[in-house]
Amino acid sequence: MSECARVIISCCRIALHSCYQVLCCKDPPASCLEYDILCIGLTNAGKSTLLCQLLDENTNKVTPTSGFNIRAVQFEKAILNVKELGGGEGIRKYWSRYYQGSQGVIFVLDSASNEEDLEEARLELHCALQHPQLCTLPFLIFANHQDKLDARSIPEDCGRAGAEWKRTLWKGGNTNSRV
Ligand SMILES: Nc1nc2c(ncn2[C@@H]2O[C@H](COP(=O)(O)OP(=O)(O)O)[C@@H](O)[C@H]2O)c(=O)[nH]1
Ligand SMILES: [Mg+2]
Repeated sequence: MSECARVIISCCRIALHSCYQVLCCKDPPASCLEYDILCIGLTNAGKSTLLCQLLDENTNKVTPTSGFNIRAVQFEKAILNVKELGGGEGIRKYWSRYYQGSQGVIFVLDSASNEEDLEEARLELHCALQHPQLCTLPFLIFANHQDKLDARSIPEDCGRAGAEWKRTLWKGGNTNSRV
């Protein structure tokens, strides 16, 4: 595994752990150690790969997600039940049916994608951030594909879409816990 992949996996662990800590500080019932996390993003953003890496599984075996995919990621004191929703155009309109009960959101982005896909992802992110069932939740935006030469950092360096990304993040809901 490359150094870059190792760094990315470590970042994922830290980010998910931060998600867990935010949830814990929010008002956790003492006995509730499981949290339902939603994982969304366009097809090929790397949602399934991210889950595989968090579970120390072989990412070569990742197959396209049809419908949804639920994986339990165990930490020392909690389990995150991460529900990945398929990111295809035909499936995205049904995403909101699966929002209920979520306690945190991971939005995975292919940060090396073309401007058109980046804009499509921004629109989906915008909808998710505004949704009544998600707008108060901890929200992690995971800028994936950082190993690629043309990867952008979000929102600082995503070309023409940059200002829109900033606006989306700034206006998104009333949560105080964006990552
Ligand atoms: N280079 C690179 N490829 C990635 C990365 N994350 C995922 N992929 C590849 O992108 C493709 C789609 O990944 P997948 O996890 O199925 O995306 P999903 O549709 O969002 O679940 C697969 O071929 C992965 O190996 C990444 O960070 N860097
Ligand atoms: Mg998938």
